[in-house]
Formats: sequence, C-alpha cells, structure tokens
Amino acid sequence: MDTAILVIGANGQVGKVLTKALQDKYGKERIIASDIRKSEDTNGIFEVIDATDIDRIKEVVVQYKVTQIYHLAAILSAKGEENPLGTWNINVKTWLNVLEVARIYNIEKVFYPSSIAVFGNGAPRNNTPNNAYLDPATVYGISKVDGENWAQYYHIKYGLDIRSIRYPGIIGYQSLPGGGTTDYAVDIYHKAVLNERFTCFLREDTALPMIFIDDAVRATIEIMEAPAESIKVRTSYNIEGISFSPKEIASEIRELYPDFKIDYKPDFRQDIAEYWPKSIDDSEAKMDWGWQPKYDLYSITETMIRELKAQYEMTI
Ligand code: AKB
Repeated sequence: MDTAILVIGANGQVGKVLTKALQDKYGKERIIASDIRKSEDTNGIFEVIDATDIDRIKEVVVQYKVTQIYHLAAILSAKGEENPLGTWNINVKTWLNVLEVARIYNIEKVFYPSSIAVFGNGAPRNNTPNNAYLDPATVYGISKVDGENWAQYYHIKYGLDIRSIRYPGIIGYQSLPGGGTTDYAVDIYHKAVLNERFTCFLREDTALPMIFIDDAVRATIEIMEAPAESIKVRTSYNIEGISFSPKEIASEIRELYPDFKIDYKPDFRQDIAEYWPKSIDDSEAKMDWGWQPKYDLYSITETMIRELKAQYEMTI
C-alpha cells in the first residue's frame, strides 16, 4: 500500500516543520496535515481534526487510506498548569483515540512525542538515564508518562509499531513560543533581533536540555525510518542536542549583539524547571537507531538570528 501520513497537530512548533520535511521526502500528495484549526500558511492537503473526536480521526484515516500517524497535539508544561484536568483530558484522550484508530485500521507506524517533563525529583539531574525513575511534577509530565506506557501497552498487546522520543526544549524560528517552560530560549532570540531587553522567567543558572528544531525533526523521521528490530525501547527514547542556562545563551547572543540586555524575574516556571534534568543521557538512542545531534549553541544562535532577522525584515 502507498504511504499516506497523517500529522495531527500540524500547526504547532514541531508539526509545522515536520510536515514540510515529510512533504519534501514523500511528496505533498502523501501528507495529510491536520489541526484543530486551518492555518494561514497551509501548503498541501489539510483537514481540520479535533483529536478528542475519534470519529473525525477515523473519517480522515479512511478517506486518505492513512498508513502512518504522527500525533503531535498536546498542551505543554506551563500552559497545562492553568487547567490541570482540562490538560489531562486533551493530552490523554487524543492519544488514546489515536491508539484505538491505529489498532482498528492496522496503521503501520505511529509516532508519539514525549518530553523531558516525564522526569521529576526521583531521577538524577545530570546526565539523566533513559530508564530513570519517573515522578513528574506537572500534569503535562504525568500525561506524557501515561502516554509512554500506553504506547508500550499497545505495542505488547496488539503489536502496534509505535515509536517515541522524549523531546528536550525545542528551539526554532518558524513559530512563536507556545506555553512551554523551555520557550524562553526561543523568545530570547526574538528580543535580541528586535534590540529589546529580555526578561527571563527562569534564574540565570537554570540549565536545561535543549535541541534545535532541525535536529528534532531529523530525529523524528530517523526513528520512524529505523528498522523495527532496532527499536528496543517501546516507552520512549531520551534525546538531547545540548544543555545550557539562560546566562550561557545570553552570553552567546552578546557575541553578535554586544549590547543585548537581560534581567531575571523567576516565576512559577522556575518551579517546573527545578524538577527537570539539567542534561540528558541519550546513549540508548545513539546505540539503537544512530541518533546524533548536529547543532551546538553557537550554530543554533547563528541560525536563529539569521532567520529571525530575515523574517522581521520582510514584515517591515
Ligand atoms: C515544555 O517546556 O513544556 C516543552 C517540553 C520540554 O516538553 N518544551
């Protein structure tokens, strides 16, 4: 059967860039982008899907004879704390709907995005191993632990081929920050390019694991294309690009904008970050399916500033 890929949550930070990468790889006619709302810059096939509605997912899967699903819709850590039960309902219900549809229609492969938010106080903060104890402190983190375990359950019980990555904070220029604790590391570049002072909601020494969007999207496609027998972890794989603190990113930005100003006003997001790893051990992903990051803080900064400058110049 021809490959037909459904991307749920295609308007989000990863969804946007992943949809484009999949279109380039498989052809526009094979990728069905979907989200709760149609986006302005939709380019290719797009279907409005509210993923809490299982019948709507089924309809699209049947209409396009879908063979793979990437399920990216979720409410992130900081936003999730505003409405814990609503977040639980959306994050978990949409995932269970996707799993059920995948089971009923024999979907060949499914991608599930987990997060470093699955870790809490029970895990080592430095070089956190893949199989560390999981006791998350946010509803988002709890929903991701739950989602990983459902993924493994559907794999064992029904033989579904589900693959998953625990994303660290993702840095990209294609979308504005969307409710995450790591999003300061996107916002900071916008302020630098606009020559504005940046007020950081984390303390200057709060190191967190991060990854550039190109590396995150490449990892996603690589794990999905790896031979099934090389996927040994059926909950989720740790991956990391680099780890840095607000102070370190600010000092890298000052290499290009020497007058860049930053101050620190930690808020509730500091408490979220306190529970998360400072750095991640991704040796299992490296060993099992060949994961290798390409971007360091220097190349991320250089790319972010170049791309954002071009975007802002176009809107002037
Ligand atoms: C967030 O900050 O909530 C996300 C994540 C680490 O999953 N970027």
